[in-house]
Amino acid sequence: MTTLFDPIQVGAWQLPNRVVMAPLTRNRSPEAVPQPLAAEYYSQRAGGGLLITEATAISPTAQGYADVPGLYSEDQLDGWKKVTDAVHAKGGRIVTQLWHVGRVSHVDLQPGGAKPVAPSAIVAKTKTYLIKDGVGSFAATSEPRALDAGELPGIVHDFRHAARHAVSTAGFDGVEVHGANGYLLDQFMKTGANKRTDDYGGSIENRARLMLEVTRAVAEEVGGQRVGIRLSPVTPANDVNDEAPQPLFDYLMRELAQLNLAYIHVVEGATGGPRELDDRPFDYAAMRKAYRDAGGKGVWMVNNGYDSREMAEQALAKGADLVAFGRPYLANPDLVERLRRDAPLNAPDKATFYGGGAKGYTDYPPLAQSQAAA
Ligand code: 8OZ
Repeated sequence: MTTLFDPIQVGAWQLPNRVVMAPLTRNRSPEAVPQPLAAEYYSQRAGGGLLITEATAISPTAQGYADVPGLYSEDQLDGWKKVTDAVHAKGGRIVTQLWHVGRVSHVDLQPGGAKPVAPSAIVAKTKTYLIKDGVGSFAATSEPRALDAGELPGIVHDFRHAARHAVSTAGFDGVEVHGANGYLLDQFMKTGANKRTDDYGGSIENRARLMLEVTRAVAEEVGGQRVGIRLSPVTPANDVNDEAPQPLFDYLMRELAQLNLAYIHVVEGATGGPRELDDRPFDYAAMRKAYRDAGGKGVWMVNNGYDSREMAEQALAKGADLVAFGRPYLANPDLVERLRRDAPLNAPDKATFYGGGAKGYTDYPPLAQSQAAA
């Protein structure tokens, strides 16, 4: 039986175990610059097989929340270099998640107070997070404007450029394309957010076009073996829905199979919520089969609600290769050791998920300290 602690080759990386730190938004990067505390936070978690950073904006218009980091200025890349150096010094591997929020943004966060960009001018019924005078609050997203087709090569370029600098300047081992959770690429994919009548709307081929152009460009830039992609076929996060997700994702998988990617990362069900949705059934095994049947060799990473060794190893027994842990990893810097020893887990503190400093970020105790305190 495969365990979480069996090593595995994933693209260009040899991972010592199959425990992955899922991307987690933490809103602790003022001016979009990762702080020294981020180096401590990620390096505390370097025992994971692979760490995926919090979603990181590829350009100023890709920003949708206060104090999330970017990859488009020298300061930001310098900040990230300290993070990757700290993780590598502890023997870990770390990729960054390339992010464009699309319509999930607010005029206060956009250059010149402009409208956020989207496939179509449809407001997402969701909230974003602003910080004013040090005080955080949730705010409704602003009305977006529809991107002109002539602007899309610029977006592909921004992803490509961010990928190049992530690897060559900031020292990341690779990148993950954020194709999930109702952000720009997912907005293009899904019928609820994309009402375009050009080559980027309507048919499945057209709706998947931007996702594929971006992923192809990023893979060409840094090598497919340093690239993963995150997808969430049926999540309602950020107000996305699709009329027929199964054939949409079957098509996407057949095309992604050609790109020689390191991994496919799938959020099962509603991100951070129920793993099964009565009104949105989806067959993940069929999605994986579509990828494999088309020759896809990337490893299969699953995510959403995995909170024990037993649950994760059941997924491995059913054909997953890696398991990404979100909240358990947030609250347990030594998650791998705790899972290995079947030790109890620290509970995550929701009040400190977004924004703030060391509290709820770098101060979750490792096992020895938790036991001493008990
Ligand atoms: C939580 C809060 C803000 C953003 C995602 C990047 O869901 C996010 C996110 C999560 O992918």
